[in-house]
Amino acid sequence: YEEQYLDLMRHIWRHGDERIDRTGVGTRSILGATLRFSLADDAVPLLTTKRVYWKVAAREMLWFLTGDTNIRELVKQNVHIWTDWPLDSYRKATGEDIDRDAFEARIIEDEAFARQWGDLGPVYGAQWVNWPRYEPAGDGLFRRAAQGHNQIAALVDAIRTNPGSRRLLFTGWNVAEVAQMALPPCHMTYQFQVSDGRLNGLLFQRSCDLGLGFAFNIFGLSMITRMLAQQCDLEPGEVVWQGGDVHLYLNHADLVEEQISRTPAGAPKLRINRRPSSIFDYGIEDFEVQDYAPQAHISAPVAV
Ligand code: THF
Repeated sequence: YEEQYLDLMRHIWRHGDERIDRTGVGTRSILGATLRFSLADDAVPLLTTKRVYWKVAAREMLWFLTGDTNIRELVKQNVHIWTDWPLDSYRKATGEDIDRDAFEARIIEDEAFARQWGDLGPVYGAQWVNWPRYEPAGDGLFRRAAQGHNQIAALVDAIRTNPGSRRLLFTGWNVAEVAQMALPPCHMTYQFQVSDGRLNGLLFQRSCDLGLGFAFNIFGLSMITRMLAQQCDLEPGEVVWQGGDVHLYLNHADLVEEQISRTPAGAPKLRINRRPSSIFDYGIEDFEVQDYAPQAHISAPVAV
């Protein structure tokens, strides 16, 4: 599988079209790519050609499932991957040249500050577990209902009661709310399939930072597929990752050259140590990765 990833990286680096993207950094990109990986026997698609901080990705996935959209809980857990967007809007709005550490410190110390500046808008978690629902308010008017749709709870229910369904999916792409989001969802639609007692999971990702975000996104897909399988008494099947605009940032040249020169080795496993009573009751301590001996981490800047 990792060879599929490295081949895609090589292909885009050599043949991708050079384009100026939203961030102004510039990318080489293609449209459309598919990677597949079997989760049988607890196998997990963690890259071995560089260290991937899987616990950061796991904490992010658990945070999505709480419905939270404020970076405060992430920052408290030492997860910094969402800080740059609120930081950027804070700097633009105030003109203050605050550094990242100081901004994160304020987010943790000052709850009102976090409420004002730490929210990403109605991103992933908000749509996954609380997609807005409206109810009649008389005179043909509608008001937002106190409780929205919980797509995740409905999905668990549907997998259990209607495993033959071809509608086992959830999505973060709420057209009416995209404009209010700090960043519209990249990993936007997850679909599942029950086949022969196994649960397969597919992710459609409209935009993929292949050098940085991909490793997190495919881990997240695998993790949620494993959690759903466990909750629905199914065996883990296969994960299928589909990218829309798949790109390499031009300032990731060192990462790309280094990584494509390395050879994958080993077969990491993801263990879930407990069977929580619902999909919403997992904690970071329930997950363990074994047989993971990757090559050195390669750092690269994130385009904001
Ligand atoms: N924007 C861009 N340009 N790339 C992305 O991957 C990305 N995301 C999310 C939203 N916008 C994005 C944010 N997710 C890292 C990982 C995931 C991110 C953002 C940043 C990152 O910097 N990873 C480093 C270090 C991790 C750490 O130190 O904890 C790494 O080497 O993996 C894709 O969903």
